Amino acid sequence: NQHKSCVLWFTGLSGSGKSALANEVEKLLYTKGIRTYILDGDNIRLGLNKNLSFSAEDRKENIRRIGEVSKLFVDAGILVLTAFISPYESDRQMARNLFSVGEFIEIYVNCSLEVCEKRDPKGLYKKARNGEIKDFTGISAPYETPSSPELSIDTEKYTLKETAESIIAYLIQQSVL
Ligand code: GGZ
Repeated sequence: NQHKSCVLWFTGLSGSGKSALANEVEKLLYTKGIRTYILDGDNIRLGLNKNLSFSAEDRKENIRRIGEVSKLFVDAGILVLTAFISPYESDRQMARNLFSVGEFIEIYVNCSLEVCEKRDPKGLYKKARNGEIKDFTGISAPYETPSSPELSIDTEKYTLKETAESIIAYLIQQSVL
């Protein structure tokens, strides 16, 4: 395979569709024979990073470790997809700085707080509003909108299939695939 290994760094609010999109893109990459790996809360927050909270300091450490692990996968020739809120611009920049130009593709999964809160698939926004969860992104903790992501994807307007295909098109256009 001639693809360049890289990291697709999905960032956005809880419920914006980061994981769904990463999974859909992975499916399309699989049909092209690309070796991929998804890093998300299920395999990182429950394992390597289970000692970390959602304070600004711990989120920074969360993103630092995810950046370093992503780098190891990229060094191994794998296309990595990460699905974390990564709410701070400085933390995303820190992750970006671990990679060469073109290897770090920041994808802003754009969905309004209103719609994320309406979706509330895990009931977390409700808990955050009740004060049962503190420091919840969008409610009681900040989300800094990416200032210059490689891609911005609107998950309110477009279907999962459409958004995943637009990412594949970008990767082809950039000669990653
Ligand atoms: C934000 C929280 C919080 C708080 C638990 N704030 O929708 P989910 O459930 O599955 O995804 C969210 C996930 C966020 O973890 P990340 O590692 O992506 O965050 S960060 O990049 O900011 O470090 C949510 C759940 O964990 N969750 N408490 N207080 N999300």
